[in-house]
Amino acid sequence: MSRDSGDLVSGAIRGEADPGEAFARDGYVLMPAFFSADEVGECLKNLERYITEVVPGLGSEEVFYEERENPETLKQLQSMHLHDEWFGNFFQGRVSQLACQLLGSEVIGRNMQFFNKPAGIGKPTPAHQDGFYFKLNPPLALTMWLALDPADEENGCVRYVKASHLKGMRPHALTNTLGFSQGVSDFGKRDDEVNEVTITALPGDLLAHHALTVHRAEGNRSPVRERRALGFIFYSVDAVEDPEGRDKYRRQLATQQEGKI
Ligand SMILES: O=C(O)CCC(=O)C(=O)O
Repeated sequence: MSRDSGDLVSGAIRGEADPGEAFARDGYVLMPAFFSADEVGECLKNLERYITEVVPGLGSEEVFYEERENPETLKQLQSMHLHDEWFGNFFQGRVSQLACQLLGSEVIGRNMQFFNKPAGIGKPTPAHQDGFYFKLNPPLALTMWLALDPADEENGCVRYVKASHLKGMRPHALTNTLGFSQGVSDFGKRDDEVNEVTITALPGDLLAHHALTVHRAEGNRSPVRERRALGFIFYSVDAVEDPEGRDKYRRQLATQQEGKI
């Protein structure tokens, strides 16, 4: 499978001794084949077990579907590390070490998620900055995204606005997208258009982006291919949560999600 602009990115990273440099400059970094095919196979096996055995016991705030009544349309899982030993250990492993390296500090693992775009119906991910959800000061945090399927333009690969993490927090407004309730309200400016990079990924490739990096994904237009990924959120120990901002956001979210999940 070929990569588009991701090719350049991955080529650059392969040649770089320090992914932290690209992360600091661009606000994201792609590490091709960070996990082997065997490790991705283990992830998929455990994901299947988690969906069969753990998900039925979880509350609706941790399991989101594209269509509420249809389990085939699972789109997002939250806090997997808290509900399962295997995923808890995975979260503390190599991804955590890398998070320390990229943020240049000790880190706290805050969330491990499953992001799916079911074939044909997976909705777009609105442009957003994760830091808007995190409510941190300073916004020292990152998200990693591990491809479990080939991800490309057709099935909704991730797109980053290069170096947007250097330009501050953008205004956000409520969206109608479950799981991504806030989106950059002025997205689509010339700067976004010029600097957006499409990152195609293969299973085992790991992306990491800064909490201020603007990113989004299209919906899944493939009639047959899912687009599964795992997400890992780490906060630097130097980041402080703003409890007022967080509570206000949670109240907003609860209102928005009422009757929808
Ligand atoms: O999987 C996606 O479509 C987007 C994931 C995302 O927004 C994130 O990892 O922060």
